[in-house]
Amino acid sequence: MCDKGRKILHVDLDAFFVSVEQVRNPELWGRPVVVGGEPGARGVVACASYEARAYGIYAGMPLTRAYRLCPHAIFLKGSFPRYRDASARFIAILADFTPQLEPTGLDEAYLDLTGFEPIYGPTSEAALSMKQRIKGEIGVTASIGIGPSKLVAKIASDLAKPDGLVEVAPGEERLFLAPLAIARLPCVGSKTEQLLKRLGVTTVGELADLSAPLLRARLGSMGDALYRYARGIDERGVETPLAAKSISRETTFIGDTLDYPFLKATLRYLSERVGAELRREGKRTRCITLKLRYADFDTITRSRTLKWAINADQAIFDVGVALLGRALWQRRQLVRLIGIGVSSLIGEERQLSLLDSSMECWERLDRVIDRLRHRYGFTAIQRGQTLPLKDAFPTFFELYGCN
Ligand code: DCP
Ligand code: CA
Repeated sequence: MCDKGRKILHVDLDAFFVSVEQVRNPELWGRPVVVGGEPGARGVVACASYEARAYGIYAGMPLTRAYRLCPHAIFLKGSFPRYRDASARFIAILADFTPQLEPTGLDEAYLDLTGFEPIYGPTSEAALSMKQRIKGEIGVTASIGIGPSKLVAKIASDLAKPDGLVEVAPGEERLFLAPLAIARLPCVGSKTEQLLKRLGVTTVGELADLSAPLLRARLGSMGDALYRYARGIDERGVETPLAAKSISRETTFIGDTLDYPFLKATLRYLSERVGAELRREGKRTRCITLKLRYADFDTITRSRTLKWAINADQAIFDVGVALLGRALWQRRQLVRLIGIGVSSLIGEERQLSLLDSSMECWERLDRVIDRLRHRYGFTAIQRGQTLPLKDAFPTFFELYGCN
C-alpha cells in the first residue's frame, strides 16, 4: 500500500487521563492537574494537563519532582476503569466512520478514509465531525493528523495538539517534515539522535540530504528506515484488529439496481468468495451479515447468528438471501452496493459432528470446487445461481469492481 492518494488519519485525545477527570469535575478546567497519585506518594506522573506541562511536568516524571515544580497543582490518583470506559466510547465513535480502524493505545488510533470523499466530503470535514462527536459525547478534545501515510498522519496529529487538525497533502510530505527536529521521527531515540547530531543532522530535511549507503553504514537497517521516513515514505497500512475476526466481500454497481435475480446472483458470487476465504483460513462462522447501500448512500447491515458454525457457500448464501429479501421488503429502493460478511469465526475442525448430512454434502462439493478454482482460477467454474451475471463474464471483475 504505497498509494499516494491514501487518506490516513491519526486521532489522539489530548491529555487523556486529565481530560476525563476534568469532565467529571469541571472545576479542574484550566488548572495544573496531575494524574498519577498524591504528591508525597512514590510513583510517577501518568498524565499532566497542558497547564501543568507549562511548569515542566511530563508523563513518567516522579511525583515528588512534579510537586517541587508546581506545589499548587492538583494531584489525583485517577481511575483506570473510567479511562477504559472513555476509551471504549472513543473507539466506538471512530468505528462509526470506518471499519478500517487500528487502535494503537487507549486514546489513539489510525483510520484509513481513502475513497470516502463521496460519502463524507473532504477528509478534513470528516475529521472535524469526528472531533465534534468526541467533544459532544465524551467531553474531551482530540487532535487529528491527516496524511498519505501513518508516519505523516502521526506527526501531523502531534503538531496539531491540543484540539487541532493538521492535513498534509500528497506530495507535500517532504516539505512538511523538513523543518522538524529528527526526534519527531518514530524510531529516533536519544542514542540515534546523538549519532545523527555528530553527522551534523538536527532536522529531518538535513537527514533527507544524507545518502542511503551512508545511513546504512552508520545505522544498519534503521538507516534504511530513516532514509525512507525522511522522505515521508511509509507504506504500512492501517491494520484492523477485527480483520482477522471477520471476512467480507462487497461490490458497488455501476448503475443502481433493484433487479432481484441480479442482486441474488451477485450475492451468490460474493458468498462464494467469502466461503472460499473462510475455508482457506480453516475457519467456520456463526454470524452472517448482509450490507446494503441504497442509492441515497444510506447504508444498512442485517445480521443473523447461527446455531451451528458453517463454512459452506450455500449456507452463507441462504442466510444472505433471507436477509436480502427481508431488507428489500422493508424498503424498496435502488441498491448501490451489496456485501456479505462472516464473523464469530472458530476453527474448522470444531462442531463438525453437529452438521447435518446435507451440509456435509455442500462442504464436500465446496472442497472440490475450491481445488479446481485454485488450479484454474476463480471464474473457471460458474455455479447456476450466478448465471444472471453471465453477460458480465469474463470481465465481471472489471465491470462490477468487486473488492
Ligand atoms: N500514560 C501513562 N504513563 C505514561 C504515558 C501515558 O499512564 N508514561 C497514560 C496517560 C495518558 C494516556 O496514557 O493520558 C495517553 O498518553 P499520551 O502519550 O497520548 O499522552 P496524553 O494523552 O496524556 O497527552 P497528549 O496526547 O495530549 O500529549
Ligand atoms: Ca493522547
